[in-house]
Amino acid sequence: MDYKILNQTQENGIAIITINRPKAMNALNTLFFAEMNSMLDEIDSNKNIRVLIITGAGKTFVAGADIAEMSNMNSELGTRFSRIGQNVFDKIEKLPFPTIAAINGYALGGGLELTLACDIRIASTKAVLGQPEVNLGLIPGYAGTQRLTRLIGVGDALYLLYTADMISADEALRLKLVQKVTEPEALMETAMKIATKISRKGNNAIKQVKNVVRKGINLDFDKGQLLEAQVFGSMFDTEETKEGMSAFLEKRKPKW
Ligand code: DAK
Repeated sequence: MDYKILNQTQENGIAIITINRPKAMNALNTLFFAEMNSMLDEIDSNKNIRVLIITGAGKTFVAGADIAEMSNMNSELGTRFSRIGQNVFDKIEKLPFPTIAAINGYALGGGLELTLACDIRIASTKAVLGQPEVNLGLIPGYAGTQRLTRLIGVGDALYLLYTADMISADEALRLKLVQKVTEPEALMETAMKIATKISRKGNNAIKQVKNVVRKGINLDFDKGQLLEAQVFGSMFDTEETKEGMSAFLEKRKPKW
């Protein structure tokens, strides 16, 4: 095994996964997906975790799928490799709590697709983002064609996919591909601040925001509104909501 994912579960319910495979700029291979898959199962079943941050070790986030491994694939293996990656990235997207990609350097191809499965993206000024698959005679294989288009719109997504341009953090911010840009030294601190802020809100409320937004995006507007109303209504039976509103009326901080 020539890579490591360090999982440091913090006391405040913030978990950090650091992708660390320096020899190949943290490129994603079959072993990565197997490790990531079981780590996600572990994180998902840990009821103390409120936010997950994913970042890369060193100067790279992830420079894409492992080109050396892909170069030996036939179409059957390629489809399988793509489905394995899609399933792992779906698992990230479906985690019941918020996820933040802290993009410290190159986030290319599968690396950018990994960030797209997260809820929020923060980039260091050193980040470089792109979908360069067409340079290799490929298309994205981990739902990049789908998530990028839904996130930034058809025109900008096709521009990036056609040109394979590697863009700066500021350009990514302009495209709303990332939500914040920070100095490199401040990246993890900023990610932690955002995660901490989220972790102090009502836990069920945060989970339901994700649930309703993520499900609603795939529904028509009326069905999305109906889902919102049902979830909104269900919250009035929870201690969390009662405590949140009582605390406001009693001019104190909620105890949860
Ligand atoms: N895979 C494997 N090794 C990689 C790599 C990658 N994606 N990216 C970099 N490396 C390795 C290099 O080969 C080099 O190894 P050594 O020669 O030292 O052994 C080492 O990392 C350092 O790279 P460089 O010497 O190139 O470093 P530079 O600073 O000069 O350049 C770079 C950094 C990130 C601009 C450059 O390495 C680069 O362009 N890397 C490739 C980026 C890329 O094209 N990534 C997208 C990969 S395509 C699918 C499934 C998935 C996908 C598609 C289809 N199906 C199954 C259908 C997804 C595809 C992709 O992600």
